[in-house]
Amino acid sequence: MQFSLAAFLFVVAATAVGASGPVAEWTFDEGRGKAAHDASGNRHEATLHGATWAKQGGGYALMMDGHDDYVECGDSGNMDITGPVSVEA
Ligand SMILES: [Ca+2]
Repeated sequence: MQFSLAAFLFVVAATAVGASGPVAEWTFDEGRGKAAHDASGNRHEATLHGATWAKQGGGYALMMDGHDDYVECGDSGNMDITGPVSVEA
C-alpha cells in the first residue's frame, strides 16, 4: 500500500514566534531528485528517503510506503523548537 503525502501542491511551513516569516517551507513540487528545496530562503534543504515523486494535476506529491519512507529536514539551530511554533500543511 502506498500513501500520497499530498495532492497537487503540498506546502509545509513552520514559523517560530517572533520570526518575520517561515523558518522553512517545502512545496514538494520538484518532481524529481532526492531533495526538496526550502522556499523560505533559509536553506533547509530536505532529503527524501524512499519517497518517490508522483504527478498530481499540475504539480507533484510524494508517495510513501507507510513503512520506512520519510523526509529528513536536517538539523539547524533555527529549527530547534524551544517555544510555541506554527506548522501548516
Ligand atoms: Ca520504503
